[in-house]
This record gives sequence, structure tokens and C-alpha cells, in this order.
Amino acid sequence: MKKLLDTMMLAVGLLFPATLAAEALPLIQNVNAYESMSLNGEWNYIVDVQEEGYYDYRMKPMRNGFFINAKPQRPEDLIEYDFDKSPTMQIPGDWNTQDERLFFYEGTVWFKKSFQAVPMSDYRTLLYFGAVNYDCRVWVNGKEAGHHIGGFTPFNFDISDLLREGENVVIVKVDNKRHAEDVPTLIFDWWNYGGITRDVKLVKVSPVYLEDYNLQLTSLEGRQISFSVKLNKPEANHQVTLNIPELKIKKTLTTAADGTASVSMKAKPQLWCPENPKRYQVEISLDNSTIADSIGFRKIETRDKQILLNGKPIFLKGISIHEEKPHGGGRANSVEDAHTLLSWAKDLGCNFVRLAHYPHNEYMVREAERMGILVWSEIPCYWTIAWTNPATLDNARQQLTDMIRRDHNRANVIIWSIANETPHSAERDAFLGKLAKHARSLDDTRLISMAMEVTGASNYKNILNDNMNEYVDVVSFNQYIGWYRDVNDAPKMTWEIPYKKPVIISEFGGGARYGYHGAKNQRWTEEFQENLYRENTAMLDKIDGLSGTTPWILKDFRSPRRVLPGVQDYYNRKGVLSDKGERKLAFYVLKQWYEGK
Ligand code: GCB
Repeated sequence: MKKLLDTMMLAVGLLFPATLAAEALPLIQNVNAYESMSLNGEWNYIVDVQEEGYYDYRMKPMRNGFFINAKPQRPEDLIEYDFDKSPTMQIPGDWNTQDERLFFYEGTVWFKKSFQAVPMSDYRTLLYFGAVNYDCRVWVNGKEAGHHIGGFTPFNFDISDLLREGENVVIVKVDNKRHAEDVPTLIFDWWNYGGITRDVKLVKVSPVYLEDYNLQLTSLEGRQISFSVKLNKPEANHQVTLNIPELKIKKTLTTAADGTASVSMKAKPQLWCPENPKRYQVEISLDNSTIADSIGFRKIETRDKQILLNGKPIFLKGISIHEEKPHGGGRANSVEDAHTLLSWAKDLGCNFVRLAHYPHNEYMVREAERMGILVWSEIPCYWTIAWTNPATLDNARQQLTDMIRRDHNRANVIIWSIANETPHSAERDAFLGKLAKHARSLDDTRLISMAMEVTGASNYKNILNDNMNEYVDVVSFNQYIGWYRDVNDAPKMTWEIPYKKPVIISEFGGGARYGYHGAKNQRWTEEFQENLYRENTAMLDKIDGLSGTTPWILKDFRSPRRVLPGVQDYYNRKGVLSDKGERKLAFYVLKQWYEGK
């Protein structure tokens, strides 16, 4: 903050009327590259079961809700809340694991943080949230800064015109109630952790800044890389310089009237791959300011039933992961959490992870990139989405846009997944078809997939039949032979996947309570799960075109649907590790199978 304060000037408060509402902006690329002030730490909070702080007793939104942070001015004043006397919790962090009373809570909680700032005339200030679950309204100094829905994607508001010299107050109303038309919808098999679950910061940007840029390998054979930029404003004649010292590349571009510029050039970078996750230090300057990034170059494509990384077939030795802390429950959001989870995946022999079922925090993706782990990234179009509701489609499309927007410069992200286990219907196809096309229009350099289901089997023959096949590059499906169906029958199963595309088994598995031992036909024992993994891996070996798997799941995770006392206790027990990271027997079966791949 010191630096920010030092470079600030005082003029803006006078230049802009304080009544202007702040703008909601497209997500800024590589936010961590900018000078910023963290708002992480202790925030006061008020649990507001009936949204008393927002609606009056006729259910009309109030002008003087909790967001004005009122204080009694005279002894007779009636103000029935006080942020400063309310408890605090750590942000980022879910409320469920920080206050016992909120473990099962789904509703509204208000948060308040004060910070010192001085408005600046030469710079703009963005208020950035890594993620807030689910519906979030933000006020700065009593004025509305913006509204965001969707629990797993970042967003930023320009709050420059709302700032004042000295103490400023940001108030955030977070509501994680579930609704049928939301994404995800009413039911899903993970904990609905509420709150400001990722980093919050104030980011200092120039009035004209790099809203987005894209740097990637475009041709493997000709070793061609391309670089493009988009400013936040449609302004011509800005100079943008790309500097990659290690490749001896220095190129200056001039923006066109729409604020974009692009160039393609010859280069011979070492290619990023799991064995050599080489990233280059890159500097990008706009006018007089420079930001840095680390970028890897690689090519991902399919040929018939194969996935090719840098032109060579690769088998994706994966595991699915939920964004939960490595030791116990609660949302994960740190480099350390990411590193631990990904190290466990590496111990298992993985070169790939499926970040289920929503975009994970940026630490996870960047740490995986650094460690040489490929990534499947997904939006929470899960189970029974409201397929015919246009607002639901807009919401899903926005989440997809922001997921791609944040991570499209990460070499390790190879698959955008648009859905998981969705029921077949024409309405679903129309909805997901639009999402698939949208993803491709934003990024045609990666593969598109979704976790499908096998809808039927007779005489041990499983046939995959899903109209969405025409939209995806990789055919992926979940199957639970040995758990939800056909216990002991995996050896008899045959598979028919009538598409000339690579196949990923995006889920298989079964539950076991760590430390519970018994016969291999005894549900919930480690031996049952171990046997299931043995039979399933042997079965998968017979699938034509199998290009990878992401078994369900790395570690036990919290779910309100898993209520069996003494066994589940609100944890889905399908982890090959316990909720504390202890290895179950199945871990070793999978590890051994991957060693042979
Ligand atoms: C699935 C879902 C996953 C569940 C899992 C299970 O098919 O995709 O979210 O947690 O099955 O354990 O039933």
C-alpha cells in the first residue's frame, strides 16, 4: 500500500461526482502483474438470515441498507446493526468452516473492510475479487460498485470514482442460497461453501491498460508464435512492446482504432510438456508501464482417437480434484494448498488433473503449470440445469468466458469442459451446443469436452450415444461400474464408442472409509475400493481409443448428500486419499496402473 499511496494524487474526488456508479468491467488479464493492495485479512461480518439489511418489511430494496454502514449520530438514533462490533473472519475463506453456526448455512452474510486510500488522478483503481460464492453485491463508501453472480470466477469493478481520501469502506453482501435457474442448480454433490473465498485486492491501472493479451505457439512445424493485445479502450496509436529476452524477441506493435494489435513471428522456444515445463519470462509494455508473465509454448490437438501434445500421442494419467484444503474440509485458496494437492497427484503418477466441477483458483492452475501438470478446467453446468431459461444460459456463458479469459495464457490448460453428467434432451443440446461454440469462438487452440454418461447397457455391452458428440473434440464420460451398478461385473463389460475421437473416462471409482478393513465384497472397506480399482483399470485397458482417465477422486471431500453416520459423515468417501490425505489401498493400484502407462 505504501507504494500505492506514494504515487497517488488527490485530484479525482473533485473531478468526478461521487454519485456516479462504478462500472463493471471485463476481467483484466493477469491481474497479479499489477501494483496492488491486498484486502485479504480480517473482515467484520453480519449473518442476515432474512436479508434485513437489504429489504424493508414490504420486501422492497432499501436506500439505507447495511451498505451505508450507518452509525448513531444522536443518542435517540435507532440503528440495529454495527459492523465494527460484529465478529471477524479471515478473507479469503468460506464461512462454513470459520463459524460453527454457519456450517450448513445457506443465505446472506454481509462483510465489511476499511482501508486507507487516496484517490488518484492519473490512475484508475479496480476492486478485484478472485471469487465470491454465489451472488455478490458490492458497495464502496455507501455507493453501489457492482453486482456479480457465479461462485468460481473472478471479477473486477472500477471504483476510482467512489474512493475518497483517508478511510474508505467496502461492504459486500454475499448470498449463497441455491436456485433452480442458477449455475450450478439446486442439487450438486459438493459443499456449497459461502463467502469471499478467493483473494480481494485493489489494483492500480492506467486509464488505458491491457485488458487482454494472448501469446502462444501457433505452428509447431514452422515454429510460429503469435501475440495479440486488446486495450480496455478502443484507442489507436498506443505502443505495445513484447519482450522475451531468452528468445531474443522484442517486438513493438501499434494499436489500431479498435484498441487491438497483433503480430505473428518465427521463434524456436523449447516446448512446454510435463517432463520439461519450460516457461519463458515475458515482459509486456504499454506506453510507459510494463507487466510480467511466465508463458509456456506447446501445441495440443487430436488425430483420430489420439491426443497429441507437441505432435506426439500422450496418455493423460489424471485424477479429479475438488477445490478443498488438503487437510480436512474448507475451500482451498493458496499456493501451499495447490502445491500439496498437486504433489499428491504427482505421487500418484499423474500428468493431468481434472479440476472439477468449476473453475479452481488461479494458484491451482499456475502451480500445475509450473509443476508440469496438464489441466481440464470446467464450468458448473452440472446435472439438471434450467436449459430453457435465457438468463441461465447467459450466466453459464459468462462463467465460461471468464474461465477462458483468466487462463487462456496457461500452457498446461488443454481442455475446456462445458458440463458434467447432464440429462439428454433437445433443450440441453441447444444450450450446451451454444456454449461449445462460444468456447471455440473464444479459444480455438484448445480441446473442448464435457463429462457425458453412458445411458444404457445390455448384455454387458455399453454404448455411448450423445448428440453432443458433434460439438466436442474429446469424448469423455463418467462410469461407476462396481459402485452404482454391476458390482463384480467389470471384467465382463465391453464398450462401444462410435465416434472417431479420443476418449477420456472422466470419472470412475467407489467409496471407502480410510482405515476400515474387511473383505473385498464389503462396501466401504479399503479392500472393496481396491478391488474396484483393479477391475476397472483392467476393463479400461480394453477400451479402444482410451486417451486418459481422471478417476473420482483424489481425496474425500465434503458433501451434504453423504449422510451415512460413521462412514460418510458428510464426506464423499471416493477419495483414494482420506480427507486428511492418508493413502487408501486403491491409491497404490492406480499408481501402479499409471506406472505401466
Ligand atoms: C458423479 C458426479 C460427481 C459425484 C460422483 C459421486 O458422477 O460427477 O460430482 O461426486 O458422481 O460420487 O457420485
